[in-house]
Amino acid sequence: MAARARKRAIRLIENSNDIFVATHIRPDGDALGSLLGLLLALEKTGARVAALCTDPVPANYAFLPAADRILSLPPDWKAGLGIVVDCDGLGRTGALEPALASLPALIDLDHHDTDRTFGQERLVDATAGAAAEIVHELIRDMGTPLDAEISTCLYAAILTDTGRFCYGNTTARSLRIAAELVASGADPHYIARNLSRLSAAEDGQIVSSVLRPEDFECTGAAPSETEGIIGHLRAIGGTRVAILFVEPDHDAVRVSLRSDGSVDVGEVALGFGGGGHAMAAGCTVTGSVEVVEQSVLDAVRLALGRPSERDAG
Ligand SMILES: [Mn+2]
Repeated sequence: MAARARKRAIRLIENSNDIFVATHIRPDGDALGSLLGLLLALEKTGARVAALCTDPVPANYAFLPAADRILSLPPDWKAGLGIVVDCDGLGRTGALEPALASLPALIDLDHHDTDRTFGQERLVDATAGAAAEIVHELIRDMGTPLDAEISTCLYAAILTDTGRFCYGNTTARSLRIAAELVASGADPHYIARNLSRLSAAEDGQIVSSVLRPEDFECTGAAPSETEGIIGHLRAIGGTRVAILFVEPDHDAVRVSLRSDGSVDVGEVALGFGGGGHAMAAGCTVTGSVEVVEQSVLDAVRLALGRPSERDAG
């Protein structure tokens, strides 16, 4: 079944000289790795390809080959085919939806367990640990040889969606594909190092990291065992404010803040209903970690410009 759908999808690809590949808003590693792996592989066949994503590439994925070529809006040329990756529903492409919906043909390439499929051809497989596993099988059947760049994109995608081969969606197939990608030039150490959870903002003055529910499931650690982590973030040279976002379940985010004394993080925490001192503070905020992260970072950015009025400690 899947092989036949792939054959039909490949026929669509072979008949299209101009192709859009697109992925979802707030892209993650699988979205970006699948998108870029496909972009590079399709270009090898001689097609003109644009990679589209409404939202910018998060800094920790900027190392992915061709990440700087992703467009937030469709280019000024017309495509005959669109391939939408890692999206459970075309609406997940955000502002790109109308442009994609108006293309002559669409391929839905996804691994979400959903009935919101779309397009002429569906390469949807809920048993795949990452959309990139389906991309890999498509490229293989197209007869396009993998290179180090394509392999890096797909390996990074599988690594992030399987929680570094740790989550329950990791299968023998995930590992087999990963092994092939390493054999084709993906460097596991380089990719893992680049995919660290650490993010820096304001030239490294703000350093933050996130712990998600899957991390606790995967490691068996309790959210109460994360106390020491913020100190390591704070110890990174040049850091004025360290922030750790802990999402013990999907309802609320625990935010820990530490400062070098030049910024009053107690004031920041107070603004979110929490409290503490100028140098150590915390708060619990309801909402998704992406939204909470953004609003806390905004508040810290504002605080960076204000001198700390309270005594440190
Ligand atoms: Mn995915």
